Amino acid sequence: MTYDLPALPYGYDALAPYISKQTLEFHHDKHHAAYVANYNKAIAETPHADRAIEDVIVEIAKDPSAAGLFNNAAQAWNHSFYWQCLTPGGGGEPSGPLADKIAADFGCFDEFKGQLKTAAATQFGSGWAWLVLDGGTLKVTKTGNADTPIAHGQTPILTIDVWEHAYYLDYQNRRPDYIGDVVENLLNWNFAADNYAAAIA
Ligand code: MN3
Repeated sequence: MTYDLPALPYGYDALAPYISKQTLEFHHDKHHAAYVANYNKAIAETPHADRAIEDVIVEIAKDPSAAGLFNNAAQAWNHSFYWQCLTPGGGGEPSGPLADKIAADFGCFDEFKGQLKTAAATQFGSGWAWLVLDGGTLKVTKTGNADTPIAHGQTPILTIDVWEHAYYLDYQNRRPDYIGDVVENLLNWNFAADNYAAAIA
C-alpha cells in the first residue's frame, strides 16, 4: 500500500543547535521524501503493492533482483523511525524496564552508550547505528547503506542516521561530534521505552 511521508514530530528548528533547521529541511523534505516517492512508484509495479512496507522489506531483503526496491523501502522506513528517536530536550538516560534491561545486557548505561557511539563512528561509509532487541537480548549493531534490522529478524529500539546528509551541513567531517550531540542531547528515551515495551508484550 502507499507509504505516507510522516511529518516531522517537532518543528524544523526544534533540534537546533545540534541539528539545524537547514539539515532537517533537506533531510526530511528532500532525502526522506525522495525515498518515499521512489518506493511508492516502484511498489505499484510489483505483486507486493497491497502489503505493508515492513512486510515488503522482510520479503525482498534476500532477493538481489529487488535491491532497488529494498533500498527505497528500507530508507523510507528507517527515516520515519529515526525522526521519532530524536526529541528536543532529549538525551539523558532511560528509566523503568528498558533501563533495567540495558543494565542487565550491557553491564551499565555508560557501557551501552560507549558501544553505541563507537558503532555510529565506525560504520564505514553510509549507514545506521542501532539499539535492537535480538532474540531477547539488547544489542548495539550497525548497518550499511539502507540495511535495516527488521530485515534480519531484530526489533529496532533506537537508531542514529550516520549518512553524511544527516550531519554534513552542521558538522562537516566531524561525525563523532554529531554522534555525541545526538546521544547526549537528542535521543528520545520515551520512544525507545515504548518500543521495548511493545517488543516484550
Ligand atoms: Mn538519512
